[in-house]
Amino acid sequence: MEYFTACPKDCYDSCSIITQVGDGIKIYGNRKHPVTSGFLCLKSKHFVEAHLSEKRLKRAMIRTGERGQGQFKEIELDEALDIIADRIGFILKHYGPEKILPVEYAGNRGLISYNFPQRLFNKLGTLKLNHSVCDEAGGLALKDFIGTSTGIDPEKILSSDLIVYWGINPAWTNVHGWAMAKRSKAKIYVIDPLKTESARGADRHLKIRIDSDIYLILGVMNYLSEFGYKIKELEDVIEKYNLEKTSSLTGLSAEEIKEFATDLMVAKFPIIHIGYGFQRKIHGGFTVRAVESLLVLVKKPGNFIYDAKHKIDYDYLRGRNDKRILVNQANLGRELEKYDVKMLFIYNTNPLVSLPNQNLLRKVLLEKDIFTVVHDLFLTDTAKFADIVIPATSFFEFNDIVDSYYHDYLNLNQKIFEPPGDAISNHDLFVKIAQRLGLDDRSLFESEEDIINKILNDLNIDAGEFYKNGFAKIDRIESILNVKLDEFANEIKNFSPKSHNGFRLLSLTHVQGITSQHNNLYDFDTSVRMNKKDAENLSVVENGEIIIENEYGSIKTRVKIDDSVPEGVLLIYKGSWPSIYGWNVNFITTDNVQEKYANGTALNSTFVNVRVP
Ligand SMILES: Nc1nc2c(c(=O)[nH]1)N[C@H]1C(S)=C(S)[C@@H](COP(=O)(O)OP(=O)(O)OC[C@H]3O[C@@H](n4cnc5c(=O)[nH]c(N)nc54)[C@H](O)[C@@H]3O)O[C@H]1N2
Ligand SMILES: Nc1nc2c(c(=O)[nH]1)N[C@H]1C(S)=C(S)[C@@H](COP(=O)(O)OP(=O)(O)OC[C@H]3O[C@@H](n4cnc5c(=O)[nH]c(N)nc54)[C@H](O)[C@@H]3O)O[C@H]1N2
Ligand code: SF4
Ligand SMILES: [Mo]
Repeated sequence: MEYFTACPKDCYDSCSIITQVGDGIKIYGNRKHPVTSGFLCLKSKHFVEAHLSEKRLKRAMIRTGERGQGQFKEIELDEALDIIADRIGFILKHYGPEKILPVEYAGNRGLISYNFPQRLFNKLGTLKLNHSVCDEAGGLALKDFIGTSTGIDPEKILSSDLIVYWGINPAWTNVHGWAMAKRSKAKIYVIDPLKTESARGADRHLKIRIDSDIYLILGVMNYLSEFGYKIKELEDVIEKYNLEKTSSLTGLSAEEIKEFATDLMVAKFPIIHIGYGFQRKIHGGFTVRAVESLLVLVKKPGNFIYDAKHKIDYDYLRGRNDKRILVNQANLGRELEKYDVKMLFIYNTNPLVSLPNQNLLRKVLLEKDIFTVVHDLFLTDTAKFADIVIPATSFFEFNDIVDSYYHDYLNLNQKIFEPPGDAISNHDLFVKIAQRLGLDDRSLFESEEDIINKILNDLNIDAGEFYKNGFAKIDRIESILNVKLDEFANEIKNFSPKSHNGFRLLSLTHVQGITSQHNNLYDFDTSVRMNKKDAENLSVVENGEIIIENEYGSIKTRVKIDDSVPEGVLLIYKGSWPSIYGWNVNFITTDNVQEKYANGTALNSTFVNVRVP
């Protein structure tokens, strides 16, 4: 038998998968899906393995030992849900809803799995997590600057003549976008201080000095002003960035800068895909605006890719309550102290792996003894800190539909298997909790099927075709561009980079996992990568141990000498589990937030000192 599965992972590509069940379970990329185009990524190698894994949670559990020690005993699901509902009732009565914080993110991006639980939290009026650890700052910066962060349909890559990947590693993180770029006739640029796999595969790699993008942009503007391309608000700033100065600030040659500027000027249909990784910096949102200003200069402001929103009634899916108080994700430890939170309800996310400044976050959780519920498929680091653990379903075990923050297809996810043991989907869990709270709002009990039908109906999707193909094209929201140059010009004029001591620590995306997911199923690369010259200066050898430390903490790991990393920069991949390796990179990442924009994370503006033990 064949079924349609929609990959719900936090990934640009949102694939349509064909799942074949018979002699075992096999998954393939849906050939008919224009973006998936018949293949899946390396991450997908773990999907079936994770679903079948012996490590999956199958029973609800209650803590028996000290918090964080991971000692639990199994209890009946009903009993666990009663305890949760009682605790919610108690907090509502004695402290009010603003002491309960749902901590959730994009571990499952299904429209139901992601949104439905919020109906309950909106109804109760609990605190709300401000999602600021990924792409939020750049998104808000674009909205401020041009009115939207929804750019161009990425399928246009196929007919583009110039595609620029700016601060993104699509060969690993957006493999179907990368495949489209390779299939197109476009000249491909990658602008990245690291020689990533994408950089190796591009026509041009601008190996820019880290954090110097703004100077490249001003230099390109200076060069193109000779050809009549001018932004009058920026003229006096641009004047200063001739080729020589730009070259010395960015580490790029004058020839490279000229060629890039010329290509951008003459391209009929240039597209710039602005990455997420490089905006997790103290000036991240600002830099995203600067990149976009190049498209404004060449009069193609809509030709960017950042994120996408569709004409889907998200308020219907999640309910709405504008009064909820926002608690910031990127510095959650400090926020938990500030709001005196009494209860955390954690699902779709693994904050004790993925949030910056783990030492503080863990300390606060221990000291404040916050009642914590974790709903997950595995006994993650986060689940180990729970009072109650509820087992979650894999995406082969529920019905859902999934859209994308990149392309314009809605994919179908069919339930294929019954969940093991007491594992329960996000939808069903929150229905059961609402029942126990004695709530009578019908939206809290709407079935998956009714929700799917309503969305298909709203979008005028022919259900017959949808169930035949496993996907349907949908409309993205129309972007009305309204470029505001004055404020941006002021920002550029007053821009001054921060000085720092020590090595820059980048914690980037690994090719195999999806942030922390599945990294418990294989040996994760926890080494630190550094340039040969730096290794020589420090007298460390391949596989030698070093200690990396800063004001947030200290870790010990092994060195890999890697000349794709520039001098002065260290690279550790994100996503390893501290409960397996004793630490991860977030024990030393900064929980400082950006100067502007959503309190967005600045975790790639982390600086460290190193020593040989
Ligand atoms: N394989 C895989 N794919 C994934 C994920 C995963 O975990 N694994 N996670 C998904 C998620 S949640 C996200 S947010 C995306 C992230 O996708 P990406 O944004 O592609 O990921 P990163 O590796 O964080 O950062 C991309 C690049 O930014 C570069 N960069 C850093 N500083 C600068 C700078 O100053 N200037 C320039 N020009 N570049 C800079 C880095 O060197 C890095 O190569 O990937 C998604 N896809
Ligand atoms: N140092 C460093 N840290 C980073 C980053 C970085 O670049 N460097 N990147 C940041 C970015 S871009 C992001 S997006 C975040 C992501 O960080 P997280 O939000 O923690 O994402 P994941 O690691 O994917 O964890 C998702 C969790 O949800 C669980 N899950 C999956 N499906 C379901 C389901 O159906 N129901 C329930 N209840 N649970 C489910 C998974 O098992 C997993 O434990 O990490 C951030 N952290
Ligand atoms: S992780 Fe991304 S590329 Fe891989 S199958 Fe899922 S959506 Fe496709
Ligand atoms: Mo992300």
